Amino acid sequence: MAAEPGNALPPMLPRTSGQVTPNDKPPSPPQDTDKTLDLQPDTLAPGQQLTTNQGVTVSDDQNSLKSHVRGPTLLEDILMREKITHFDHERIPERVVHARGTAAHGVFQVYESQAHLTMAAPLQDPTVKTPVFVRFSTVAGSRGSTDTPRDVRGFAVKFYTPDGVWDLVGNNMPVFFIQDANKFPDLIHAVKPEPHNEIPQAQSAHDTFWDFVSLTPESAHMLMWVMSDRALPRSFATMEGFGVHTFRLVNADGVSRFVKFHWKPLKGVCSLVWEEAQLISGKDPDFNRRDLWESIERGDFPEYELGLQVVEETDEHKFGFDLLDATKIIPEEVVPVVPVGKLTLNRNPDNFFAETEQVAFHTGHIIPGIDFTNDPLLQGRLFSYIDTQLRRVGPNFHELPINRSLRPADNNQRDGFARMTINKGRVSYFPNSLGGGCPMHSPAAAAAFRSVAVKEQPGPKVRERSPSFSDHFSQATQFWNSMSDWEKDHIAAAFAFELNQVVDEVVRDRTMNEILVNIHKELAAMVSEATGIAVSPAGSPEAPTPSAPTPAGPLRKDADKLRSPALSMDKPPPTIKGRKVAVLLGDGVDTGEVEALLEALSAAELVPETIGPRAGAVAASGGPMKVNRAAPNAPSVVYDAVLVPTGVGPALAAQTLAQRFLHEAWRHGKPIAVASDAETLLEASGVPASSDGVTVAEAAELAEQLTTDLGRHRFPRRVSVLRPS
Ligand code: HDE
Repeated sequence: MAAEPGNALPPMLPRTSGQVTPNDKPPSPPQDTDKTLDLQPDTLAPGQQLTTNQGVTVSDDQNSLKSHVRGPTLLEDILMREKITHFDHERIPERVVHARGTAAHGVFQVYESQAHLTMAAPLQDPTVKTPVFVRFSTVAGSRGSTDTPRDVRGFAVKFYTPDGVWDLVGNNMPVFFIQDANKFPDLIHAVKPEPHNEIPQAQSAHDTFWDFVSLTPESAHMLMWVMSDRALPRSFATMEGFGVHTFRLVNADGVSRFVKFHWKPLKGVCSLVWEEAQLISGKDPDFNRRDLWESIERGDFPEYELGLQVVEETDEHKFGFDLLDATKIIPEEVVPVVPVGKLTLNRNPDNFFAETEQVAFHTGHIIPGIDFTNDPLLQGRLFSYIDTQLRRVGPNFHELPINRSLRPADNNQRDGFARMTINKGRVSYFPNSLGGGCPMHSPAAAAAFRSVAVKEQPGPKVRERSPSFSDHFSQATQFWNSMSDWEKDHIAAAFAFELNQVVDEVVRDRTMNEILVNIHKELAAMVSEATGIAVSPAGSPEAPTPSAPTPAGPLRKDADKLRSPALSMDKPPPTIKGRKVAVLLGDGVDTGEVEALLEALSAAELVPETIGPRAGAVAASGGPMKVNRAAPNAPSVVYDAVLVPTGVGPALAAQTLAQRFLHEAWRHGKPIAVASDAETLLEASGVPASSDGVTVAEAAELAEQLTTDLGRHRFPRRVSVLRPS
């Protein structure tokens, strides 16, 4: 007998991942790491029948239960109440910093065993792929802010190893603003929107930030990084990552060495320019996250080499700065960065909230083979991260699928909100005999965590900064000295932009005369010209920052000789794979020519996008030709290069939108290649046809020339950012 509608038994809820229903997105390429398999039982694909959270089949989810058809809603409407109550509780507190982020799954594979240096599981066996989850973030903006502010980027890596979870919670800059964790709340209060009016969002260009940093000379080196184009990465795949602090590697013999961790992107380090980044913020605030998502979906996986700078314990004091000071780098020319393995991001998360939002990093999540140093910034982080996860995600955050260790956790910790494990038995203490002494300690196990037996110096307890931390300017000077002319131009322009936003004269003056002049006179002069802040002759090299509560020590006389060429971004990227090319189309284009161009661009591993005057198609010679985007929705700032084929230039020359597109691409230093009949378009757009990286040629040559020019990434000398035109 056929079952009555509504009485049929619901099908089993599918609890297998990878089940694709017709309206699902195409799946990311399957990557069955141990972690992917571990996540599968928790990954739900949509079922066929709607149920309540208690598994009761729902007959109508569109109308609430009322006393009569036009009557009041009844309190007994359990369906509506459950749905709305859950909705009311959907948000968790956003991260107090690094609130805006995006993430991807991947794998890490070591090139050769590093067992001589460390027991760390991912660094042992070149045949093993360790699953990872990596979250990239900005720092100051809130969760809904933009991807491209001038800001530091977080680069947090969670390794799921057989010995437990290891989090390497780094940034895309190798130093930090402050030396002691105790100052972190002050720094963040200063950079976040001002508390009286919650303005400005995701920006350091305001009085409170510059008030704080101008009184905090230890931030000078970090300011150089943040004012450079490193603060504007073109994509997460083209930025470096750094562990920042000096950590320790410990091998099986218990020998410990200092280490700095680096992530080197295999696509090279490439950035946006500031005006472009600002425009992107309005046109596509998801610019970096979209790029990461799309590149993984098309199989263009971001890759980074893990590099180690290793220092023997006996060499600790040979550098002229303190390895415990997180405002210092070890120049790569002094201690080379040795590549030891590769990180590949190859799978997008299935669910943003469950994975990217709930992932909980902690600098204290380390495994045997890694250990800490006394860096006072790191020491404070060891407290802060666990504290913040307890507040943000709850005491059982480690049980959530994305945070869960592959090695099942087993101890006597119990209960708390939303406990998921069902611990059997009556024993939850140690020592015990009723539970057979389990879970037991494993003093002899090779993979048991032991802290390195570091010899601490005896001395009185103090609340002081070590004098070895007092050189606040030499490495800021070194950064300036290592830049090319255009990079200096961009840095000075960034300082000028920020200080032109600062209203308070005392703050402006202090930044100039206690910070910038001590970094470099050339920088101070450039910023002075662009801001009108006078450089005063008064400063003293012996007491360079009199206003600061922890002032800088005397200026190093040889600072101007310091250089580290590795710091400059003025290098061609090793590959241009994945760069986006705008191909401007219009009615009348030649079908064969456009098809050939698109094929040539794709063959060069570029991502061409055709743009027409409207969504849909243009009338090409061979009939309607579909376009990817409509011109009003496709700003030039989201592309790396522009190509104009034959037949569209003359019509576009009369259109403001097209002129602006070309002009912006030119201002932002992008390669431009146009067919010979588009010279009038260049002229109308104010683009000198003779500029470096601008090509006017026959159609057959356009794609090749554009590809060659993209090899330079940008032509940054085209426009002086200090003297905007
Ligand atoms: Fe963080 N930081 N931080 N930080 N940090 C957080 O933890 C903190 C610092 C970094 O994608 C918070 O889960 C203190 C340096 C990243 O989820 C919080 C100090 C570096 C992320 C916190 C620092 C970082 C965070 C906020 C000074 C580079 C995002 C939410 C001692 C090496 C991780 C959270 C993610 C997040 C505290 C300084 C990197 C509050 C106290 C230096 C990449 O715990």
